[in-house]
Amino acid sequence: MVQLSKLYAITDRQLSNCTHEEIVTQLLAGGAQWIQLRDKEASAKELLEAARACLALTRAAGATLIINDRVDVALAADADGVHLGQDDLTVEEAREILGPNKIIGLSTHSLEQVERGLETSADYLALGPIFPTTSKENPDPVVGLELVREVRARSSRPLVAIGGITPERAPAAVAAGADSVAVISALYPFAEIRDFTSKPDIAGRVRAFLQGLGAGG
Ligand code: TZP
Ligand code: MG
Repeated sequence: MVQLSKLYAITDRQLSNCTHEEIVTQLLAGGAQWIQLRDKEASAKELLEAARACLALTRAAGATLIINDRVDVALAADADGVHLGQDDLTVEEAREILGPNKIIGLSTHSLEQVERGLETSADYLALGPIFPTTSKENPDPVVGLELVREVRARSSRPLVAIGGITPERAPAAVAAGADSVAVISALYPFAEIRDFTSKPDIAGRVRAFLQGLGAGG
């Protein structure tokens, strides 16, 4: 079974005003061990270049790098795995392409989607949004911590809570049964005040999460 870290940090170029490489450098400096490369705007070529550069960093640090959406990019870059949404290739299609040793994660937004996800070979399920989020276009309805508890009671599949997670809220998500919390905006402190003129202290935010979670990575 895949060993998730308590913090699953997701890159965001727009919210951070940084390149993916700069973000990953800071995430690793703060102690993040699981990172997802997410960029809905990038071309395949741009994403592949970013993936290769970021993988050099994560491998040197012994960290895991997962590519959002793009199975082709994950394969070409030899990334550690891919994270799929409900509208991407299915888990089994991605498994056929990537093979048994790569990590495949699946986003779910309801109990029904979780149940279908549990029938696949997904290495972990992400569930959310747990709290309101502004980082996703057309987010599904908030599912709350109650659904985390329900899913945990039904399955031991590694579970990631996502959506509106802050350092203050993260411990409650873990207490409800999540193995990990996935985070975008709370890692990029200037996002809230929309000050895009300076570089955020991403490493400091990672440390705040890890401290709250009592985790080393
Ligand atoms: N899937 C469900 S909520 C979400 C995704 C990608 C966005 C999470 O971003 P944030 O800023 O941590 O709420
Ligand atoms: Mg997707």
